[in-house]
Parts: sequence; C-alpha cells; structure tokens
Amino acid sequence: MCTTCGCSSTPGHHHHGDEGHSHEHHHPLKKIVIEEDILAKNNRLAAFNRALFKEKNILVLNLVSSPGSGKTTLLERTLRDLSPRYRCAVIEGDQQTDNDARRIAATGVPVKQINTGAGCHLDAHMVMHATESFDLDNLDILFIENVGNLVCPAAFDLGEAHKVVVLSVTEGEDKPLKYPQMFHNSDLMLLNKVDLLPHLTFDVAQCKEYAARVSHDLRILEVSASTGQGLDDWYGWLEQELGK
Ligand SMILES: Nc1nc2c(ncn2[C@@H]2O[C@H](COP(=O)(O)OP(=O)(O)O)[C@@H](O)[C@H]2O)c(=O)[nH]1
Ligand SMILES: [Mg+2]
Repeated sequence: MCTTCGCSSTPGHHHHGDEGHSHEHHHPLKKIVIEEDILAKNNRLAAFNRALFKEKNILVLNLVSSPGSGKTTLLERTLRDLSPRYRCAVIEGDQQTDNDARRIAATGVPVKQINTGAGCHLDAHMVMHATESFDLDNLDILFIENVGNLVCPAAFDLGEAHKVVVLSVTEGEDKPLKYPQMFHNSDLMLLNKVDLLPHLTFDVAQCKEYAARVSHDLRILEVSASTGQGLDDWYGWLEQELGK
C-alpha cells in the first residue's frame, strides 16, 4: 500500500522501507494480497463502467499528467471548439477545490467534481457514481481529468477507452523514462506548451525517443492549449476514435 495516500501500487513497485530491514513492521505477503484485492475490485468496477459506456456508445478518455501540465486548459479549449458538434461531459478529479469544475462549467458543458481528499487518484467506483449525474443517453464524449500525479493513476483503470497523457515541455524530456508505467499505459501523449519551446532547452526528438522506449506504439502530438497550435491533430484523433 502507498503509505501516504493508501492507494495500491502495481506489482514491482517498491516504497521506502520495503526492502531488507530486520525491523520490518508489516508482512510482505499480506501487503501483496491487499494490493491485489484493491486492484481486482477496481478492475471489476472498471469493467462494469466500460460495458456501460460501450452500451451507451460514449467515448471515454482518462486525462493524466503531473500537476500543471495543462489538462484543464486543454479541456476548456477543446470543449469550446468541439461541444457545438459533439455532446460532451467532464469529470474533474482533484484532492481539493472545485476550481477546475468551475472553469469547465464556464464553457457550458456538464461537469462533476470529485474531491479525493488524501487520495492521489480517481478509481472506478468514484467514476461510476459521478456518471449518475449525466444523461448518458445524450452523450458522445466523456473526458475524465484525473488527479495531477504521474504515478498512482497509472494503476487504476476507470473503464476508459484510452488514457491520454499530457506532458508539458517545462517538465523535462526524461519523464517517460522516470514514470514508465504511465506512458506505457497511455495510447496518446499530448506534448503541451510547445509555444514555450523557444525559451527552453527541451529536446523534442529526445523526449519522443524516450517515450518510444517505454511504449513503442504511443501516438505523440505536439500541441499548445494556449495558442491552439496542433489542436487540429488532437481533434482529428478524437474524431477517428468516435468513428470506431
Ligand atoms: N504557455 C503555455 N501555458 C499553458 C499551456 N497550457 C496550460 N498552460 C498554463 O499552465 C498552467 C497550468 O494549467 P492547467 O490547465 O491548470 O493544468 P492542469 O493542472 O494540468 O489542469 C496555467 O497557468 C495555464 O495557463 C500552453 O499550452 N502554453
Ligand atoms: Mg486541472
């Protein structure tokens, strides 16, 4: 179990104090059983969500990133550009505040905020309840903005069609190598804030090469949620997914 947030980590993930101390306080086998239990329960609920979304023909995307990479800004712009054409809704995950939900509500799109408190990720159960507030028979796309965190949300399936990882150029090109699970589990990476590249030493080609090392079939699009650069490619990807 993650000692700070109580979330479960995936197998092979170690925390401080896990290894080789004679004064071990918890039993390693017991720990593994609890982790499997939490993930198995989450996977069952995620499968339920996925079946419901399929039945209702809703494209569900789980947006993941570290805090501040631009998920909400990207959503605000995307909703303003696409919501006339597609019926959208948003679930906002944050530890505290409804700041992001208010930003989304200003676009006129239905939004539900989930505050996770001490928790560092959304889980399938939270999403199941949040979807009750939407009219699922009249929805084309559901965007889920996960809690800003490149670690724990990687392990929790919400029933989405795809995880979309947002990495901004101010974070450094090595993040796919440092947080491989998140990039491995995502199908699309949006490299955001490319408008800032002239001011930075960020190496786009190097970043793409690192990302390809952990996930060779990861699609990568370069975008700026602020200026709109590259967003047509993102909308093209969405339309392709909607057509499937
Ligand atoms: N220059 C630039 N700033 C951006 C871009 N996207 C987001 N930001 C800024 O980055 C900060 C964090 O954005 P936000 O959308 O709240 O990130 P989130 O925490 O991932 O939801 C805000 O100050 C945004 O204005 C971008 O494409 N370019
Ligand atoms: Mg946000």
